[in-house]
Amino acid sequence: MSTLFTKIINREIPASIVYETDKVIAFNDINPQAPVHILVVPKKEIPTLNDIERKDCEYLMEMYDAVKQITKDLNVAEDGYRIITNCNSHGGQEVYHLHFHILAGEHLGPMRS
Ligand code: IU
Repeated sequence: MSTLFTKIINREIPASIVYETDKVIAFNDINPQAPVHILVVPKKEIPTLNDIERKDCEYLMEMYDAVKQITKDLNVAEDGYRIITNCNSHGGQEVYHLHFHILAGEHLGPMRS
């Protein structure tokens, strides 16, 4: 089933888009949890990490290409950043369209505090 991320891809709802190719889009999270908080989303409706198939490898590679390019452009690659993918309810997933969160711009500390 389509999510709001497909509406962003199709320009049906607005988003602050920072990067786009034919396979991937990235935009600022509307509720940022760090000075830099960007979502990297494949343009294929893959609901969760559990649903990734071998044939999706081009989408996955392009998602990592996006992470590399965006963090380089924002000058946070060298200091570092965190990539998170939440999966299903215990993982805290809210939008069922696969995505990476890029968190950066400050020292993020331990994963659990
Ligand atoms: P999650 O991993 O599915 O929990 O993350 C969903 C994220 O999508 C969450 O951080 C929201 O703030 C973000 N988001 C957004 O940036 N724009 C939207 O239109 C919607 C959610 I809906």
